[in-house]
Amino acid sequence: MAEYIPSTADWVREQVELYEGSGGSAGTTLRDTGLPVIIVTNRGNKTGAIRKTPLMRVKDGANYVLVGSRGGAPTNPVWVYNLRADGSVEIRDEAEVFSMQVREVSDPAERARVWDLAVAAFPSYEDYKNRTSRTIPVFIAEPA
Ligand code: F42
Repeated sequence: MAEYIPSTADWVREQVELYEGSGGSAGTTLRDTGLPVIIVTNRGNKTGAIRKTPLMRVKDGANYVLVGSRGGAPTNPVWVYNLRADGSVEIRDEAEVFSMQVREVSDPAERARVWDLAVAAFPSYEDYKNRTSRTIPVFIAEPA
């Protein structure tokens, strides 16, 4: 069994510990925004380690939209490369854990549709998009 290596960002590691440690009854929002967060368990594409990545919850029916915003930083969050290498993930949404298959969104019409869902769930995504010349990667997770 691969080992879990926590995020190097303390606030992220702590959120994962609270979220999972409480079985999804605490630590389920982005700080004091009240906006819901999911935990995406993914496989490190270099280490093979288990990685756990909190992301804003963006629902699209039974699917989730995963946005590689990283606050509008000039470079992608590296979990993007994990998902590109292995699309089999688990998504924890509060008390529920789902096995999901992830695919990257490339079709412009689909991207526009799910981007609107993302911004409706978390308006800051639009600010992040305007902060960087990078095209923010967007993935759809569908029930496996
Ligand atoms: N990030 C987003 O991009 N979008 C969101 O909507 C979002 C919401 C959110 C809500 C709550 C919260 O606590 C955090 C949130 N974040 C959101 C932050 C998110 O959880 C990630 O921390 C952030 O996106 C950065 O992702 P990252 O994968 O770049 O993480 C860094 C800090 C990290 O952990 N790096 C590790 C390290 O050791 O430096 C390596 C991690 C890794 O996956 N390594 C791979 C491996 O093989 O193990 C290799 C990856 C490669 O190819 O280099």
